[in-house]
Amino acid sequence: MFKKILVANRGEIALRIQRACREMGIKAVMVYSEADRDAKYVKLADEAVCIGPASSALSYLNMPAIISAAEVTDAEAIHPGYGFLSENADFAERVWKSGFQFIGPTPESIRMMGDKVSAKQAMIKAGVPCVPGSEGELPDDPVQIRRIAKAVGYPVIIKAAGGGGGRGMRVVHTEAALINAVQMTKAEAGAAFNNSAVYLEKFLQNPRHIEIQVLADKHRNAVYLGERDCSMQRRHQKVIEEAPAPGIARKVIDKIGERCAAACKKMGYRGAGTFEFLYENGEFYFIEMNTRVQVEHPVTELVTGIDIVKTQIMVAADEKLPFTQRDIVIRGHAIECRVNAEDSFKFTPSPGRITMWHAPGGPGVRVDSHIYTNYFVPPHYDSMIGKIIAHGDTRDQAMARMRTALLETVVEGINTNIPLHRELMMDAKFVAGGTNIHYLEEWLALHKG
Ligand code: MV4
Repeated sequence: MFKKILVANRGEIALRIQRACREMGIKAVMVYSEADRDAKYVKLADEAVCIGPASSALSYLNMPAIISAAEVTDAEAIHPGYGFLSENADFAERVWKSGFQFIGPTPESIRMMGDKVSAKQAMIKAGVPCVPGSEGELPDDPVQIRRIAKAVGYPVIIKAAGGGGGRGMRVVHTEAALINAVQMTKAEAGAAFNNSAVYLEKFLQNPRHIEIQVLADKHRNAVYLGERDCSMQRRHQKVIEEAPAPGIARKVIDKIGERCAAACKKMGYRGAGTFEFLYENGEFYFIEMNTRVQVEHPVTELVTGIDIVKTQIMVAADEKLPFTQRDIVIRGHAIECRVNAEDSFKFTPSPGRITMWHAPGGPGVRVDSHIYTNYFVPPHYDSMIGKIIAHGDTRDQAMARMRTALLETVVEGINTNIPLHRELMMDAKFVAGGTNIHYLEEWLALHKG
């Protein structure tokens, strides 16, 4: 096992990875920007290295600075967390070539999944169901494009191969609008991703966003850890996630989960991964695969009892998965509320000094956050300052615990979205379960518009 790992991230996930290292008897080197000097995980660190100024481009995205920090501290591996360089195949490659382990999949896997056309082709080959659409990149010939769209049936969606997470997409409702939409999407994709390739899919109007968590080792073992429902989102930012997904039978999840695990084995995938699906009328349709640990991993940890970050580290050290699919049982229900430093209902960022922080607690309540009383939330990064996660034997119990946790939580000095979470936990339709990806935005328009 590694003796020392460098954590190439910030915020709550940096602290989460540091905790996993401590539990495993591994030293954690924390890197930080000038804006994150006073971060809790820097104060708690075995070692810490400043890698540059506040701007992410010059610090958390600065590959030479991060690799140099690993060299001077004698770290053996680099954990990229989420965001920043976590899904950058070139970074993973430079980490390997510099003689370190990258705690994540191979550069080849990251590259394949980063290109949404090659990802989808790999899934089709591996037997994972995909949204019907163009098989691969759209051709240039307008006649062929029209033929493909007609066969798929309108409405269709044009997506950039280099996009993902909601970037570089356009919905098309009629043949009259098709060719122009393809040309516009290609031009934007070329400028934004340096890759003008686009593909076409049937546009699903009211899906839920269900994702399958997987873990795999280099010895071709792979398991799925059930699903998460991430449908409660606004502008492609998840707000609430839960596991399991309300109203979807376990045998239906097992069927798609087995496909995902089999695909990992077939692709020689290693590390943690997430298969993102749209779920509509009882069917799953693959859209993208994430090759990193995700923000919402705690809900899966709570219902499976498996530590995803520890397992990432174990498999990066070439160890075998310490469990098989038969060992994985879903117990109870977990819900996560992302806490953002922003105006509760207008969503404008609200950085600044936290004058008071009281974390919630009690049975089944987990708080993943790096904040503390007198912590200054820097304005340079994502507004998420932590996550409150509640677990219970049933969804009702998890929600009751979440309501209590949200009432106990005190954040003063800045605005947060906790008031939004308190209202959503009382909303009849959310409480009933199974809302689709449009629900939160419709709710906001209706109640706060
Ligand atoms: C779709 C879709 C409907 N039909 N693809 C948005 C983010 C990216 N991961 C894929 N996205 C979508 N792809 C087809 N064929 C609707 C969305 C979508 C969405 C998906 C998941 C979560 C939130 C979303 C919000 C708007 C649109």
